[in-house]
Amino acid sequence: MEFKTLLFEKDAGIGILTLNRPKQLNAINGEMLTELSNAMDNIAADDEVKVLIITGGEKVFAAGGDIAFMSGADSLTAESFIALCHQAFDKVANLEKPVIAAIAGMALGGGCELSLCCDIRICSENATFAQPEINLGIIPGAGGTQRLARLIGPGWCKYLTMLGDPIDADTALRLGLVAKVVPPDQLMTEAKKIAAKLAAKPPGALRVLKKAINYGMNVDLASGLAFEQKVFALLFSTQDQKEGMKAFMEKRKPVYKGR
Ligand code: CO8
Repeated sequence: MEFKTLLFEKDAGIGILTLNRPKQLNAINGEMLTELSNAMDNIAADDEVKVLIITGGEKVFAAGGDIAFMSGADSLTAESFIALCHQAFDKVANLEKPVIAAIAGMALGGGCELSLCCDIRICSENATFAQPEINLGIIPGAGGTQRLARLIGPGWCKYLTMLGDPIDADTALRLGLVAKVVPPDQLMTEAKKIAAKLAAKPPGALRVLKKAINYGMNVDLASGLAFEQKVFALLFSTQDQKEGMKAFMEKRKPVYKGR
């Protein structure tokens, strides 16, 4: 896959998608969103990619939506820009494979919101997070009032979005915004370690696990529990369930085939 604003590589079942507008601190513009959307389609269809890591490289995750572009936008332009953004970000959130955000440096505005679409977030000790849109006369538009509130609760979400101040990596860990903080030189090693573990899990079970959690966040408890029951039972028609339990009984490691 060749892109202007993204880099993609894959190795041993792990895809790595790197935001690549370094001069603009990976600010997210329309071109990047279109490329992200296309990349997600390709990754969804690529059986060689079992797990995806999204990163911004060593210096910055992303400094948010492209302010140079937005500064000249009217409501109509903003509407189509944010629709494009949601289309691309939803593809990340709904990818039927685990997605890890590996965050170094700043994850601001739309950058932080992109990380919220990932299943697992880890960051380096130098990472900072903010939803600073209020300081620009707007509000978060790419999930910051919704995914963030669901992840860390409405209280902390309001604190972050109303003040717009950055928080450091340890605070992000305390709030549950990230699962792990590591030294900067360990970020990609750790992300790949987690990705390799996930790549060895039964992919069908991972797929419905992600679906059940995502679905449950958007519906009432009874509907979520009903969905969980259904897919739990459904997994007993897979070869991977037979293999997983047979391997346990035989005291050996399971070998999953994704069927
Ligand atoms: N958009 C466009 N360009 C940017 C952005 C941005 N968000 N952030 C930085 N840049 C550019 C700068 O303009 C500068 O360009 P140039 O060299 O041509 O002047 C270059 O990147 C380097 O930036 P700085 O010189 O400012 O670097 P500093 O290290 O001094 O400061 C900061 C870094 C603190 C990150 C500072 O650049 C900053 O405050 N940036 C804006 C952060 C921000 O407010 N982000 C939120 C944007 S709004 C948003 O995300 C909502 C969008 C909702 C839709 C999301 C769609 C994806």
